[in-house]
Parts: sequence; structure tokens; C-alpha cells
Amino acid sequence: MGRLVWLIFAIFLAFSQKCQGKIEENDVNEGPFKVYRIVPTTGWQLEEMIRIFENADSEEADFWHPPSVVNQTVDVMVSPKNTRFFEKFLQNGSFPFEIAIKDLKKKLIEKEGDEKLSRFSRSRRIFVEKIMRDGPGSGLVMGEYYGYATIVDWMKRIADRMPRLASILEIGRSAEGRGIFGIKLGHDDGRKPIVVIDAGIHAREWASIHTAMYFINLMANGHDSDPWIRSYFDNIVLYILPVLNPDGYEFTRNDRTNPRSRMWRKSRSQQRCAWDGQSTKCCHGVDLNRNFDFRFGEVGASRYPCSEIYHGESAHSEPETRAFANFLMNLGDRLKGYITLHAYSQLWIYSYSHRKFTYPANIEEIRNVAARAVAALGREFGTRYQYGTGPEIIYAFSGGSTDWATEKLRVKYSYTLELRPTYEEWNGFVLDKRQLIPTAKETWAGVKVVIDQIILEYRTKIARVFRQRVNAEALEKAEQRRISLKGKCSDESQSCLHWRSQNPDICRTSQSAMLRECPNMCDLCHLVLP
Ligand code: 0X9
Ligand code: ZN
Repeated sequence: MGRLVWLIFAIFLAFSQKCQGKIEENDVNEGPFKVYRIVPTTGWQLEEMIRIFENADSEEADFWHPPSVVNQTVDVMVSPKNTRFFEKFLQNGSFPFEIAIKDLKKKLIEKEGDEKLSRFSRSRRIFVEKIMRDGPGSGLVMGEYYGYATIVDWMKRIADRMPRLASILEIGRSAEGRGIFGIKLGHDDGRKPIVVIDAGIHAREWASIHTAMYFINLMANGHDSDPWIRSYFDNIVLYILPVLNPDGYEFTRNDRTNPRSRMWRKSRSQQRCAWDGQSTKCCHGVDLNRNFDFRFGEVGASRYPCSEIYHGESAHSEPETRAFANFLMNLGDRLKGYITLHAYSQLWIYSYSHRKFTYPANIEEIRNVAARAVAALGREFGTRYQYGTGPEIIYAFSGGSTDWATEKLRVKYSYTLELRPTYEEWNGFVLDKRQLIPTAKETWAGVKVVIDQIILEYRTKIARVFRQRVNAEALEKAEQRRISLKGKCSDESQSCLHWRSQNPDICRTSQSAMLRECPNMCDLCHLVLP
């Protein structure tokens, strides 16, 4: 028996070593993933870039910065198999370009550590997460990334700790069956305005997820100590959904130093296949920020399932999009603010995204709030944001969540935020961990401007309604008194009606005589009777 166990173990060892060898061999043979920075300088070059962007297989060429206008840089991650071909293409087309990253995997290891190589760090992470999950407090240390299960458990613990102020919600399930969870914060009286914040609709944009978690943390810990935060609990209802695309997020975490997984953008829905001109190719996932029912598939989106901007089969075809859209729709017209967190480029974007110079009603107020938000954000650490509509400052696209919320739900303040770093940096998706907390802090300063404006508008409306109600009540009272008094006082003279037919204005022009002679006809009883 013992010998048999050893034999099985030896076979297993040999097999796993062989597999491991094969993986490493492949990696070595494959060569590095590279990131190219290209500047299309002519209309033709721009069109070529756009053509590749809309049709490329994201496994081969993944656009971190899509082509938009002539002379604006385009960043593309190219897979090892395609780098030679891609460089040839750039040279043949005389595209000015540089290789921004020669070996992306190496960069990822430098920035986020090689969990695959270091069993110790992997088990340490699992250990730390377990302590966080099962440990005594309900806190998570900010400035770190966490797995989806840990994030959800943490939100549940916050809700358990403050049952009157917070509750957990599951808006639906992802394609792979994960619950999509969020937290609701605030005393809900059924009337207060609602603000929704989401993050992680794009899997690789980890800093956005951290930022949403930071907001939850601030709210949960600030209720007792920060009067400003407490006023939010009293005046609004805030929903925060930190990971709208949990399948994608978990996929990016599975093999973090492998650019193929760490740089995944879409959901992980079942494979769809299409003919790419040479063969039939099948790919997982939909760009959920192209799947909303706003000018679906019109611009900046692809019908090719292997594209990173694949819009899906139809508007709201994806379970994540459907769940989120239904959730927002059910909030009704109390929903006054919607903010979706993305990375990166430092932009504060308002609707609409499909065409330049196309705006919603109230654009002046929307722009004004954006300007003030960006200013407040900048005051924290000097970070500079641009604000405007997408096509004016970066590129056009349709099928996004904020445009849908603006157009279909009439949400007044609906913004897409692209967090740190700047457009120019190579490592937008692997933000240095030391930047996570400052990024979240400054973003909160901007978000507060939006929330404060919504509260101000709500209170102004309440005050107006209150004044109207008080006025209406006073008028009603006066009217009732007038009617009740009328029966009690009568006119002294028989000629009242005759005098008024001669002079319709007589009650006013001869008020003291009429008060004596005709108080009833002239509606002056209240002056006669106490
Ligand atoms: O393309 C998107 O879906 C978003 N950018 S991201 O790099 N995070 O993927 C939103 C883009 C901002 N809006 C417009 N360009 N209109
Ligand atoms: Zn994004």
C-alpha cells in the first residue's frame, strides 16, 4: 500500500514538473508583451489606427489609449506573437512610434510582485485576507487590493455593525454566477435624494475599486466622528457598488503578472464566435460599458466578439448590465446623482459621449458642478483634472452607463470619472499602491461637491414646497374665516347691489362708508366682527 502511494506521488511530481516546465518554456518562447506609443500624424494614419482598434482581437492588440484625433498618442499592448508583425506595420505606414514598455510582465512583477513565482507571497496574501475576513474587527486596511469575496464579506460586516444606517444589497448575478453586491448608506425616509456610485465595470481598473471601497470605509467610520458624513446619512441615500464586473475582476487577479489576465477589461460571459476574415474566432466577454441602451453600437464600439470594446449581442444583453440598469430604474426620480469610477487619465466627464457638442438640458449646472468638483479635487494634492464631454476631451463612444442614465433616467448629475494617473503615463492600470489612498481621498473631495449640490437643491425644493404649503394653508384659513363671518354680518342698506352696479369699484373707493353700509357685499365682515 505504502509503495503504491509513493508511486502515485512520484508520477504526480513528474507530471506537474513537466507541466510547469511546459508553461515556463512557453513563456520563454513567447517573448515579452510590449506596449507601443504611437502618434498618428495624418488622417490616413488615424483611420488605420481606428480600423485596427475596432477590429483587433484584444488578445493581440489591446488599446490602453484608443485613437481619437491626429497627433494624440495611442497606447497599445501587443502580444508576443504579434510584436514583429505590428512593428512592420508601423514602419510600413511611417507611423511615429516608440516602445513604451519592452517587457510588460517584468514591469508588472516590479509594480505588483510576482505571486506566481513566490508561493510565500501568495499564501501570505491568502492568510492576510483570511484574517481580514474572520478577524475581530470589521475593518479592512485601505491602500491594498482585496479579492471579491473579501470585499463582499467586509460590506456585510459593516451592514451588520450599523443595521439602522447601512444594508447590503444584491442587484443580480454575473455571467459566472457571482452575486453583484453593493451597500446602501443613509436613513431612508422614502423621499431623500439618491446618489449611486459604482466601480470596476472594467476589470483591470483596480484603482477605481479601491476608491469605491475607500468611500464606503469613510462613510462607515465617519458616522460618529465626522459631522459632515453624518449629515450625508441624514440627507441622502448613498449606494456604492464597488465591483460591477466581479467575474472580470477575479479573472484579472488569478494570474496577476500575466498581461493576458491582469489587463483583461471585459466581463467573462460565454464565448461568442465570429469570422475574422481568415478564420472563425471565439472569445469571452463583453465590454459592459458599451452594452447600455444608449445609441447602442453606433460609435467607438465593436461587433466583433474578440474586440476589447465588443458591445455584446444587443443592448442590455449581459446579466451585469441588466441587473444594474434594473436597479437604477427602480430608484425612480429620487436618483439625482450617478458617478461611475474608471481608470485612468484624470478626467471628469459628463454627457453625451457619442458626438461632440451634444449636451443634456441643465448643461450649465452640470458643467458648473464638474468645474467645482475638479477644483476641490485639485486642492487636496494638486492633481489636475480636465472636465468636459468625452468626445471633446478624449474620444467618442456610445452604449455607456452614464449617458444611458442621463438620457433614459434623466439623472441630473451623471459623471464618468477617470482616476489617476495622467493620460501620459504608461502604467495607468497598475497604479503604485502608495498612490491608492491619495487617489481615493482627492476623488472623494470632488464627489462631495456633487453630493453637497444635490442636498442643496433638495433642501431648496423642500423649503419652497414648505413655503407654498404654509401660504396655501394661510389662504385657506382666511377663506374659511371669510365664509364663516359672512353669514354673521349683514348689509345695513337695501341699496348695496344697486350702488355697486353703478360703480363696480365702490367697495374700494368708498371703503369706510361701505364698511358701515354694505360690509357683507364688500367682503368686509372680518373688519366689522372680531
Ligand atoms: O471607454 C470607456 O468605456 C471609458 N474609458 S476607459 O479607459 N476606463 O475604458 C470611458 C471613457 C470616457 N468617456 C468618453 N470617452 N466619452
Ligand atoms: Zn474603464
